Amino acid sequence: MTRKPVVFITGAGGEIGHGLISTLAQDPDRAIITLDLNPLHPELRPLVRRHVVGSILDANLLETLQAEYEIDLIVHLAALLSTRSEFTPKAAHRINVEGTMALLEFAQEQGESHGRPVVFLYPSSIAAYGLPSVAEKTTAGKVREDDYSWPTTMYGCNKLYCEMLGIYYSRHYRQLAAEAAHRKVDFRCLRFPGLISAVTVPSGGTSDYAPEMLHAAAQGKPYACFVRPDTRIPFMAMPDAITAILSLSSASREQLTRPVYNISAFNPSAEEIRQIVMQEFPGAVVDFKLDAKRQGIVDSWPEDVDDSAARADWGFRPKYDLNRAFREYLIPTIKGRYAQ
Ligand code: AKB
Repeated sequence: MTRKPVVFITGAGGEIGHGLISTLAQDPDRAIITLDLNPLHPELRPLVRRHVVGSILDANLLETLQAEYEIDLIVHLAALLSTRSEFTPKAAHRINVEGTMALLEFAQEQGESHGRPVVFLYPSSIAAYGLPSVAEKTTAGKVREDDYSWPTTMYGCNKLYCEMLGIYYSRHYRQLAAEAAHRKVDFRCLRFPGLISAVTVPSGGTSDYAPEMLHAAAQGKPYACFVRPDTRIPFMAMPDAITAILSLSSASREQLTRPVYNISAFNPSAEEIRQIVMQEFPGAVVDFKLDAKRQGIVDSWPEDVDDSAARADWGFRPKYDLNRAFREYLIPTIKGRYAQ
């Protein structure tokens, strides 16, 4: 019996999931099943065939989904982000690493069952990098995928190791077995910069000072930015992140020269972000109150990344630069959100 393949999104209730479901649902031929610890937002629920409230660590739950669905694309968004992971490193390892391992095994079993590779889209992060000093961060400029792989956070270590796990499943899985078992998982990875969404409020990230500042100003709330004004890391507007996920997922295997891709759109300083926010919300109260420990994390992340491989291999082209991101997406959407 051939079943219609579906897309499986874990951590679907989070920031990326919100935009991904809305975009994917525009294609009536793409049935979506979702998993999250929490119920889906009411406006998203009608867009998916089934939403499961549960944990990626629940083996029985994954076994049930294994039996009920034929899955050809997994977008594995479930994760604890960098700041939260520093407060609960053991929980972060369990969710970020053991959870990803469980999903890779799930994908392997799916691929063995229906005979076609399962595209496994894994969101890694600039947290997988570790620049040794602010001086080197400044001179390093656009960092390439294979440079500075020395993360200093549990989240960054988790992300880098899971990249290696995904490549193992894709290329070397049970390589000593009598019969080749690899290539059932088609692992594809995006190293996301800081993401800024107008629709969802960030939770637990160390790059969240940018969206937090904007959402606070839009609500007329004061905001104390926890990094220095000169702090600079790469960012991207959420719609471009969603487009990148769908573009890389649908690229033909032959286009791809590497399993892990940098992507970015703009890299403003915290002060440059504050300037734009103050222009749009003149009465906003935004100042700087350094959190030296969180600053140390952001200082280990690159000022910018080289995304030439993504642009060459599968046509990555962000629609929103800094000004367009704020003027055409973030400000209008956020004003509408808080006007309701
Ligand atoms: C975080 O700040 O932890 C995330 C990230 C940069 O991956 N937004």
